[in-house]
Formats: sequence, C-alpha cells, structure tokens
Amino acid sequence: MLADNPTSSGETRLVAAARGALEAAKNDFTSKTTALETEEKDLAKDYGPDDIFRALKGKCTSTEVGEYEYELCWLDRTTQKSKKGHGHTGMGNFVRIDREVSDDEERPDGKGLGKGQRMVLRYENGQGCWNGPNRRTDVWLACAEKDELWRVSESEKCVYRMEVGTPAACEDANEPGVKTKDEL
Ligand code: MAN
Repeated sequence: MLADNPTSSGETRLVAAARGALEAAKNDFTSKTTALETEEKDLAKDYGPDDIFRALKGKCTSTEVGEYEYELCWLDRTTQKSKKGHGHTGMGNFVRIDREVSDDEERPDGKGLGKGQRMVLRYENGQGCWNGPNRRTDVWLACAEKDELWRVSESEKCVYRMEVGTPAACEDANEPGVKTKDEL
C-alpha cells in the first residue's frame, strides 16, 4: 500500500485533494446559481404581447441629432453619446411597456407615430441631471418594415422622447413585419 504522506501544510494528499474538489464544486454551484437567477429574471421580464421583443434582445439602433448620437438598446438602455468625445450619458434603463394614445399628424414618408394607441417603452433612472431628476426616456413605437430610430427630442430637461419604427409594433404580433390588411 502507498503511504498517504502529509503535505507541507500537514494535511494528507487525499484530504488536500478532497478539499480541492470541494472548492471546485462550491465555485461551480455559485456560478450555476448566478446563471439560474439570470434566467429567472429574464423569464419574469415583460417582452411584450406574444414575447415580440425577445427577438430584439441585445440589438441597438441609433441616430445623430446635433452634437449627439442617440442609441436605443431594446429592453436594455438608452444612451446619449457626445460626438465631440465628451463621453456617454445614460438616459434610462428599461422598466416596462405601457400604452398611450398618439395624436401626431401622419407624415408623407410614413416615419411617424400617427394617430392611435401605441406601445411606449419606459426607460428610467438614467444618469442624474444637474440640479434635477435622473434622466429618463419614453420610447414610442410605430409599425415599420425595419427597426429605425426616427427622431429624438428632449420634451423637458432630461426627459427624452424617442420615436421608433419597428416590425415588432405591427399589429400581427405573431408575424412581425407582416402588416395587417387595412395597412396594405
Ligand atoms: C447635457 C445633455 C442634455 C441635458 C443637459 C442637462 O448637456 O444631457 O441633454 O439637457 O446635460 O444639464
């Protein structure tokens, strides 16, 4: 029989190996628990009617307005990026999907909200506004053939409004991109 000689720390090699295996299992447990929590949070998140926004997860769309580039990352965050290299400003993190009635005039190019009930994605708790509240963004959606950030405005200081076209807002939620009959 082989002798199980003590290591320099006084522990036998078999005990040291068992301790190593325990540590590895603990680390594995921790990372799996974290992964489980991430999945649970994701399942609890509102991805809209028929989960239409799941396909847009991880995608972003942007546009340039004046000295800034504005970016919308679907169900994630909105950002204001200085073109002069003054860094990025968080304009809010996604919290929920609401519905509101839009009363905008139709635009000849179709790139507008028009009239009727629209989905509004709320992004809140962005970077603090000097002497004011945290920045937030209301992202208004209208049906369009492709994802496009049409325009961005600052309706009041540090409260932003994005108007966005996306197939995800077309009425036939089961087949994004397919317009309903009365829209054709
Ligand atoms: C920056 C930008 C503006 C905002 C002001 C508020 O300049 O984020 O959009 O109105 O800060 O101080």
